[in-house]
Amino acid sequence: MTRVFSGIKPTGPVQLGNLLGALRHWVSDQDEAETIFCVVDLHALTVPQDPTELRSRTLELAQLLLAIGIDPNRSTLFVQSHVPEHTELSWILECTAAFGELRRMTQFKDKSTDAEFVSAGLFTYPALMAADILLYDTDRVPVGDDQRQHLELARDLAIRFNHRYGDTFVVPEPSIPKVGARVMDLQHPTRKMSKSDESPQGTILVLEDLASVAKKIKRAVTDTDTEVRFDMEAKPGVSNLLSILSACTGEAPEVIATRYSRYGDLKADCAEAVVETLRPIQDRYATYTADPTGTAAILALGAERARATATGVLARVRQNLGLLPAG
Ligand code: AQP
Repeated sequence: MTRVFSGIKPTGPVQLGNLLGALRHWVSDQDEAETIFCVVDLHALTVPQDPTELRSRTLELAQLLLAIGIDPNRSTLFVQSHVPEHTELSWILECTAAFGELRRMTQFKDKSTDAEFVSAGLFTYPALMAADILLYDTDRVPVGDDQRQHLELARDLAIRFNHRYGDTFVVPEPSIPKVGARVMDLQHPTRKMSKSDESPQGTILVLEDLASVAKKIKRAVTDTDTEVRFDMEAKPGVSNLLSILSACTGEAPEVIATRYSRYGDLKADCAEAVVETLRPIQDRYATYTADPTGTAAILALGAERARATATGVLARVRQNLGLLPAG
């Protein structure tokens, strides 16, 4: 059976892009693959975090994943720092990656430009992400478009390691959706929506008040033209709304565009589709937050299951690398 792995950082409240670009596909992947999902809390440390907030965000993110439809009976759901094999493999992959290839990562450039403090971890983060994936003999990784370059690096590292030390890692394939892979900020439609960006009017949160969601979509930046057409280059604001509506309804954005002659009607339908996508998630979320002990038990079992696989893969890595066995 195909094995699917993916993760999400507890760096802020989950936004619509996370949902449409990745999390919804995690849910549907459960029907056809062996699925492993992780709250990657160590990745959050690449930028400064408040300890109390990090702890509660990690738990709440796990609860949101359950509310979205991750089923602990079908998926392994765990917290990255509960499985220490991730950091050991990360070091080994940092030693497999070239400095120059990490320096080419565009996300590092974006996040380090103008930052007050740039951690070394922000630079080496793609090696940790590669470790997360390779530790589970992963075949397929469902992610949004912004992770494409990191996925390519994970593949390159697996191939390089296998070439140097013999067959060790499964080389993973990215799985990037046709629509919703890059949901853009509603106020700045040429930059992607992000959970840690300061753009409250441009970002839709999955747990946001639904009236506020509708209001933000109705106030989304479009253009001075009036034609509803899907063209990301020439009409980024309108195309973003078409993409969001498309991701919610399953209909191609180009086809949706033919039905509208006014931006206001497109915005109204887009708002309604998003609200109806979020409503059942918000309803279910309340039931999980009411039971933090139950969530902790799910995560403990998930970590135990994840570790059973991770230790086996890491033993293979250590053996092939020539590390002396202990004892
Ligand atoms: N705007 C987006 N459109 C589509 N997919 C997106 N993803 C993120 N933003 C969009 C996908 O969501 C998954 C989880 O993301 P992550 O938490 O691992 O980190 P990220 O990609 O850096 O997401 P954010 O929201 O932008 O977080 P911050 O602000 O902390 O950096 C990934 O599969 C990602 O592709």
